[in-house]
This record gives sequence, structure tokens and C-alpha cells, in this order.
Amino acid sequence: MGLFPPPGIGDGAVLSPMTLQKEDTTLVVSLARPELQEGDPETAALQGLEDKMKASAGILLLPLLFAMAWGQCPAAADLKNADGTKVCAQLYTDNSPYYDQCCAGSVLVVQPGEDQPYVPTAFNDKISSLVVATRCELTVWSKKAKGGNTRKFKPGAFPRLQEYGRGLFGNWNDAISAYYCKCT
Ligand SMILES: [Ca+2]
Repeated sequence: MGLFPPPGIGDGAVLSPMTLQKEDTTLVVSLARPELQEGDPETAALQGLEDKMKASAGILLLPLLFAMAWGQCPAAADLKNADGTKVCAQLYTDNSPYYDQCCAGSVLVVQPGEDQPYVPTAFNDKISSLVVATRCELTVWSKKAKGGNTRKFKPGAFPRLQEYGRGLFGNWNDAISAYYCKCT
């Protein structure tokens, strides 16, 4: 989805054939690593590259918070962290004209009590579907720092935010810039 471009891409770096070649080599070498000799300067250099790749992978894996999702919205009662603890809400960047293909794109997992006056850039004005967990309530605002229009979402799935009116003529698709989520 272009949220997390590979290292070097999207940083203003220009992709030359050389860069591509280097990436390919790194990948091949990573796979063949058991055959490499420790202490060999070439090995050390390659290992450095590999460590860099691992570091980037660490950033990519960072969340929980930023995973990819495809398909149907989960039920309110099914929202849970990987360790089984309660999640307050899940916000998704994409939806679809088909209800069973909403809650797609990147997902932001919101924890109980999470207060976010500034939605991270990757999600700001991009949220198109959301699910609020049982016994929780999500309040959203259309402008940063909790400005503009506001609305409370009760437990349940809201697959297409364009179906929820905002102000006189607007709707909530691609309009959330701040949120607060609480559970009882
Ligand atoms: Ca969107």
C-alpha cells in the first residue's frame, strides 16, 4: 500500500539500476548466508547490510498498530490484541462499495483510554472504515487538536464512513484527524 516503502525508496532517493542490483545481491546473499566465512571482510560488509535490513524489518514490524488488513470487518466482540487483552477500536484506511470487502488497507489498533488529538500522518484524513469494541465508545473529530465536527461511535462495525453524515453536507470518510476511545 506504499505505507512503508522499502529502505531508500520514498526518502527522495533515486532508484538506479545499480541500487536495484545491490538489493538483489543482498537478498541472494542473505539466503546463502550459512556458507559465508566469519571474519572475512566481505562477509562483514554483507552482514552489515543484512543487519540494516533487519533493522528496517524491525521498523516495519513495529505494530500491532500498523498492520495490513483485507476483507470483512471484524465483529465488535472479536477485537483483541495478540496477547488477548482488550482493544478499544480498529480504524482502517480503505473500504469498498461491497460491505464484505470493507475494513481494508492499513489498520490502526486503538487501545482503551487512548487519547489522540493528532492522528498519525499515515492515517490522518484517511480512515474509511472502523469497528468499535463491545462496551467501548470512540469519539472522533474532523480537525487536528479535536477541532471541527465531532461524533461518537457506539460498539459495532462501521464499514463505510461515507454513510455517516458530518456537518451539513459532509461525511466521515477520510475526515478523522483526532480521536478518543474509552471502555467501561
Ligand atoms: Ca481512505
